[in-house]
Amino acid sequence: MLKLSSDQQGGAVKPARLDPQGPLKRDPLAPHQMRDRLTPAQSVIVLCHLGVPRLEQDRWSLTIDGMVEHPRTLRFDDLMRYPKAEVVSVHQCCGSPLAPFEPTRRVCNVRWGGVRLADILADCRPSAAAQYIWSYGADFGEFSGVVVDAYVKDLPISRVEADVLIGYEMNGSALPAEHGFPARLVVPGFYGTNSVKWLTRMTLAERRAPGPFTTRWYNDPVLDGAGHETRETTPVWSIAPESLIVSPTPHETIELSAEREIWGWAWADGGIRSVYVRTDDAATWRRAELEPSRGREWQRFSMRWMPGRRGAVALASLAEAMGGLLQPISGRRNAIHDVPVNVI
Ligand SMILES: Nc1nc2c(c(=O)[nH]1)N[C@H]1C(S)=C(S)[C@@H](COP(=O)(O)O)O[C@H]1N2
Ligand SMILES: [Mo]
Repeated sequence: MLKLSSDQQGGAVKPARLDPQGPLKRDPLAPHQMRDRLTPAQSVIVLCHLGVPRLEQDRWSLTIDGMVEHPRTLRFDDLMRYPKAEVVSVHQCCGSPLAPFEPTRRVCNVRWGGVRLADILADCRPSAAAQYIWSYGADFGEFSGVVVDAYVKDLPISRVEADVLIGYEMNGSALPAEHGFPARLVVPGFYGTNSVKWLTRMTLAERRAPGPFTTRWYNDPVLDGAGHETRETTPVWSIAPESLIVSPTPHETIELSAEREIWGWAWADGGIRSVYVRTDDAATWRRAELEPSRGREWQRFSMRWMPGRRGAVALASLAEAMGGLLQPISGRRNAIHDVPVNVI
């Protein structure tokens, strides 16, 4: 598919070649396969809605415009003149925007290298009234019956200072094509959908971006006290508290009266303060050991378990975010998951 975007038609910028054209996904690791603290590149989740633009590093550029005193167009070499920053961060796809409450556990933990967006923006002198940054990818095409010129997301400008990057490395190597080569946005603590790949343009604005990926999709219905959907929606930005059990493996056979470690990962935007583990059907949650929150990384939890009776047991873990928000039991994308094991 070849299509000119409206602001490219008159200009010198050629549309990207997409290969493949159309969506590309990689099946995520199952929780029991997530043994590594840092997910190896070949196991990192992949989610491309429209295809994979094939860009050349020395022809790539990023334009920053909108509510800035000094609009700029940076080449890759210009990026490299800024100090390099690294962030290890949980990277999680929130799942299909058409099924916002479905748990996916499309998650990994990645080391990103790049330039702090705050450093670049400082040189553009943003207007004090700018509230959002609209980020454009080089990909275009059709998603769920809607044709777009580009994948566009937005981000509150107040978030930038913390650790938002223009990333050009993943786990110490140049970004693979499917992960956004040569440069992408990385918004640590926000769901993956916000980290725009094949970044070509950033526009500062007073309001949210108008495209379908910011207005139609990726806005969760707000639930009322009884759990019913209201008319209000909230953008899919911050990662909600979540945890998963890596070991034991589903359907593992466990020996009675032999001590066993249950362990896994927990994460949330802002970090996790407690994880609870359930080892019986009586819904008793016991507090697990939890490593302290370090930056944006996922946190390891563990608990010693001495199975006291034979039979089927559904293990589960439940995370509590720093602010006290609990991982829900069911009905949300971050709901707890059961690991059925058999004690003999
Ligand atoms: N330009 C562009 N950026 C994108 C997407 C996309 O389709 N196009 N997909 C988003 C979604 S939904 C996710 S979960 C992450 C996945 O990043 P990854 O494929 O590098 O793991 O990229 C996000 N950035
Ligand atoms: Mo995603």
